[in-house]
Amino acid sequence: MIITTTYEGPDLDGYSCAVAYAELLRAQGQKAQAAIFGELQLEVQWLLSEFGIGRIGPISPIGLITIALLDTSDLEGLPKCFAPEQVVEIIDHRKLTQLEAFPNTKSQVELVGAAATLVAERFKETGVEPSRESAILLYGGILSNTQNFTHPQVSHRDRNMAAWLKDISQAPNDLAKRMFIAKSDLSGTRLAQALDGDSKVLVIQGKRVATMQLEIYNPDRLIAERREEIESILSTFVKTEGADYGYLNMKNLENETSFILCGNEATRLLFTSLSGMMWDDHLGYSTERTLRKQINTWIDDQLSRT
Ligand SMILES: [Mn+2]
Repeated sequence: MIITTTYEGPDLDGYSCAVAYAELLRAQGQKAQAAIFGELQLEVQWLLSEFGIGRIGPISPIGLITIALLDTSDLEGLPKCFAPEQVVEIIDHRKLTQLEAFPNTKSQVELVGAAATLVAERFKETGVEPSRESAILLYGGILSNTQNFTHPQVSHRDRNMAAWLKDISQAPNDLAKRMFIAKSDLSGTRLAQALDGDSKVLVIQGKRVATMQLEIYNPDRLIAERREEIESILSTFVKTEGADYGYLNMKNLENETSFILCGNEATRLLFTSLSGMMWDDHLGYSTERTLRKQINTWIDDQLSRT
């Protein structure tokens, strides 16, 4: 039995990859099942309820199982109930990987806009048409991770697969817009839920880096209204995780800008040499590096020099 999974508390890309890849493996005659751990991010919850798609949950890992890990490739991304030795396959699209931590895996890591693109290509190459549900999930995953094709890492492969999946799923033309509006609603406790939902800790050059990310419309309005609350959630997260550095990236979905909030003094000092920034205390405004991936790559480069 092979379990397809992704990091705990997945976004739409991770969730859709795990679910659709199990479907593909089954279509190829394998025993496969998806398992999803943690609280689903708001965009996943929205899409499932909007299209009446059943929710996949966790499983208790019993017996001899192997793992296919999707949309992540580091130890922090592996759900806690599994061991790295169980992972036999990784499909991911990020630059900073930790493949050496998984001794038994084969891997496909390509820098396209979404891991969903790589999974969709597997369907297409093997001549298997995804179910309508898997197609709309994968399509949503591509829209989410490429921010409706505005992301710098978007490729023609993402566009090709998105067009194919949109066709199969008959998804509405304004799906991206509706999904982004839904996930930009951070009223009340949804703010803490969203911050917690898209938080992860990475080890970069031996340092623990606690990261949070929001991809929303109108981040400036959110900051004006709830800055203190956001600062408090971030600094608590950085302390709880015992992190050396920590930040929150608030990407504006309407343009290529971002607000970066530092979670402690060390991070503020480190980011002093980050180019293209305007600072107000611990809050920076960026037009150069607007994605968490780009910021982490910069940190990696910076720390490797010291
Ligand atoms: Mn992804």
